[in-house]
Amino acid sequence: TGHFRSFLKQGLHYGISRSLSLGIRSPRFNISSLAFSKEVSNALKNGLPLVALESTIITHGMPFPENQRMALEVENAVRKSGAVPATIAVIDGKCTIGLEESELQRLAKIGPLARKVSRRDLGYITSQKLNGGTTVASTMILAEKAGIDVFATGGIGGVHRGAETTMDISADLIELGRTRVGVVCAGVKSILDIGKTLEFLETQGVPVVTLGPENSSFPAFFSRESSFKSPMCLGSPEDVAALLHQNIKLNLQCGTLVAVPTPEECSLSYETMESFINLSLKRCEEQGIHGKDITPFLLGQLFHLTKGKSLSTNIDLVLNNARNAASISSSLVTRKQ
Ligand code: PSU
Ligand code: MN
Repeated sequence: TGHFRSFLKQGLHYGISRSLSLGIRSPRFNISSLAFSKEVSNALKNGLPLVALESTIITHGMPFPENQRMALEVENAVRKSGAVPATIAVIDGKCTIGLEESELQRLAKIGPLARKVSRRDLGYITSQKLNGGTTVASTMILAEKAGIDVFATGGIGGVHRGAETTMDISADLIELGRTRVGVVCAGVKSILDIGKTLEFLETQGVPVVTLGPENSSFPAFFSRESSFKSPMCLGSPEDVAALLHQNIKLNLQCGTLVAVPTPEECSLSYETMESFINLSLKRCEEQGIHGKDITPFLLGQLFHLTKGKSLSTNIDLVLNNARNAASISSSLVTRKQ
């Protein structure tokens, strides 16, 4: 029956892909290379607000079973806040927009046995029919192709400390410079160089806006504040939607980074995290970890050093981002009508 079900599903995907390529969405994209869940294709057809969600956070960002629980809770938080969740991943080589619960559970279970898929990996993973968790960069690419304007995650990749010698700069930043999706996050983890990350985003022409009062600092993921001033501040999800709408109308062809400070009650002290991060970075160097393995390694170290607190904060802030992204997406849909 497994085969029969997957046969049925492929048929369904084919049907949906066909109907989407028959003119509902922009003809620029080869929509037939995407597979949609029923919930997402229905939302796209009816113009409902959608929120894209990434999946590297599931496969490489958190351990099982917390990753599975988080992913399902985040989807429900989006629904409760009035939008439709579209978790994006590569399943058996298919770029999938909206996972069925069984697919999500499978991805959470295999965890890091799935590939970490950024822009450069998409062709390889799909041609080899592998499973992959999509990073912010590749989730943005697939969300844009699907016609989804708003995307929620925890933290984005950035410029690593010491990048002046290692050149380790996340492809997420380049993607923000060229793909038209609003990415809602809790700022940038201070495992990265926040200052250089903001400079790089400026060079890429990416608007960076913090949801908060004038003169807010750019948040540092676990902590609500950093020593860097946010380039822009907006007081409400509606104002953010107005900004996204304007960026669409100006046809700038770049993304927007929306930072939402972690809720007060679950944020961790900047100084404590700073010392844990320095310790983790030292271990990273000692163990010769490099490239795409650095971020998952550091996240694992912080989990141990904070006795799991980093994980619960991480889950809480993703939920908070998802709810805000749903409000932004709803408001944007109203504006576009
Ligand atoms: N930062 C986090 N948690 C994460 C990631 C980043 O706090 O799970 C993941 C995201 O999927 C992000 C990716 O897109 O790591 C960036 O990886 P890299 O630095 O290798 O580009
Ligand atoms: Mn990197």
